[in-house]
Amino acid sequence: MRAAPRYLLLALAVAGCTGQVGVNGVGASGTGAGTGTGSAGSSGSAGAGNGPGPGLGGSGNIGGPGAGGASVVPPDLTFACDANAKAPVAALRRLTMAQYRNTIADLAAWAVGGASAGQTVMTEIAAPIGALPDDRREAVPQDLHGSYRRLDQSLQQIHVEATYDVAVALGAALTTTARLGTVVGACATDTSTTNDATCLDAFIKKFGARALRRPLATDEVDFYKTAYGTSTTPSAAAYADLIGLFVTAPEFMYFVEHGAAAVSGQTGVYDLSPHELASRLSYQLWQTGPDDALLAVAADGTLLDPAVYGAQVTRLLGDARARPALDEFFADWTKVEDLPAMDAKNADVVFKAFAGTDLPDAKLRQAMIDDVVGMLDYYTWTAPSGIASLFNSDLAFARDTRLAKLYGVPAWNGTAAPPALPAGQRPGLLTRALFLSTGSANTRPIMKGVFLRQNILCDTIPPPPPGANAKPPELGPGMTTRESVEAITEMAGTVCAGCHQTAINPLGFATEGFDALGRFRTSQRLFDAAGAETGTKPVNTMSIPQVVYGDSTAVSSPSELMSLIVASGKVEACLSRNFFRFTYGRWEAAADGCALEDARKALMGGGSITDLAAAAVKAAHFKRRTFQ
Ligand SMILES: [Ca+2]
Repeated sequence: MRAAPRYLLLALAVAGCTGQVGVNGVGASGTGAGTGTGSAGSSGSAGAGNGPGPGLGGSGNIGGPGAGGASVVPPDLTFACDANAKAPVAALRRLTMAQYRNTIADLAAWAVGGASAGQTVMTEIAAPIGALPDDRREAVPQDLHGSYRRLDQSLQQIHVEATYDVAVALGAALTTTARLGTVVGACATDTSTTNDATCLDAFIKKFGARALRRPLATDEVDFYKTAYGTSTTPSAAAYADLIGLFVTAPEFMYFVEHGAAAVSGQTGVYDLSPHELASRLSYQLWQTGPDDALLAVAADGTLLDPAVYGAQVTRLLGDARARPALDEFFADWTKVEDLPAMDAKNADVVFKAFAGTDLPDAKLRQAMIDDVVGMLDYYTWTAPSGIASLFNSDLAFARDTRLAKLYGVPAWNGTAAPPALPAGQRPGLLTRALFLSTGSANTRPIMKGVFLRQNILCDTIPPPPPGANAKPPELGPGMTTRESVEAITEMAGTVCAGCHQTAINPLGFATEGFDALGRFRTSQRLFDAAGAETGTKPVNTMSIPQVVYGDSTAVSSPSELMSLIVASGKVEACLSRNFFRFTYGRWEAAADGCALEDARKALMGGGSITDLAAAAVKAAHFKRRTFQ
């Protein structure tokens, strides 16, 4: 049974926010005078459950076009774990292109007997490798703007052609006259012909087991022998064909899992075999196939022993390969790809006047991305810490001098202690330039609010109604960004106000003390269309963010907002959900409660992202598969 505190459930209807609502407030339809519904639960959350109190003007049924009564749904803060709940049927997943590339590179290095020689092979096949399409953050109904690259299961002509070309090139590169003896064995290059049959047999078993990440069955060995052809002497071309065949095999390209022992009490659910588990673990933590040590404990079956498994988890997480794997999670979770180019408007007179001596160069965008991923790395690997440290940190991680200047600190060299920011001014992850910058002269409080609501708190916001204006609001003359956004989206009685006034805008307003380049500010400079400064107005960072719906606590600074966010317990639950999506390549379902709860608990009380990563792979869920 769920032990979650329950929150006021606001039925915030957003319907027919037509985008007609202008600064002058014309064109809105609907009454907006309804009452918020829902009941206070065991937590006794502060705030009113009823009525049009501040920020709570939700309505069950506002009129207007397309009225739908959609709700902002608060998430579960703990997850109900029913050990007998059957996880959804697992789809056949392919390796991501990043995983595929890594696997090819590792296989090449293993075959030629060293990382350096393997790198030479990769250089030789750089052209087809470079033609592989990038993984895309897959758009899903729950996240139309793109979720995780690991959810990208598209298989298009370009995938087929590029992986075929890689296979042909790898086969050729590994069977050159200089390499054949190393890759296949001396038996393939010596003058003896009596060892050639066993030479082929041994190669198929050894190379095949590495490529397919498990030993080959007898009929598979026979199949590959047939594929080699009728040549009775070692043929480089035939060995090249075999290599190409192995790396285009479904067992190479996909996570092919048959399961081993049936899980009692759950029809259709099977424990993975040791080799299947080794692959899952390795691709999860390293983005590549299992190494010798992991294959060894798969081969003798001891990987199924929790102590041996735990030691492998620790070993893999302690290896440098675990970093880029988690970096992919960090980048997708924080949606770094959505950051626009910072220098696109350098010729615009208003932007030029706004940026002043900080006019961005083309590298600033990547510096902002590296800043955030680097900060997450720091609190994951260098100084493993929990959510509270990550969200309150006064340390700066900008290694780029231009970005560091925007923060008013020296650049970090990446190894010494990171420079300290003015205490309390820029607390934690969410005040870094990546989350504040827009590539224009104006901040976008709505976008900031939506990001926090959806990706940090995991509240579900209904999509804006058809016709809602997707463009950032134009600033009214003499108005701050906040004033303009309020005028456009919070007009009393409009259908927009329900969501914007309570769920979205306040979260964005709390960081209006930073401008659109991420610089700290206490006032907003206003410009006319010719880029002339027409005045300044103080920024207002007071808001009632409702981190937990129904909580009427006001904040006046990012520090206070971060305190509410950390105290809410929502980040741990949300991060658990997000890590689940990254891990399993799908959205979580009700039956996934045990895995979600294991991961959430790992973060509670100061657990770090490495604790989360370890908990995720130790969950019973991770070691099983549900079949049709
Ligand atoms: Ca021979």
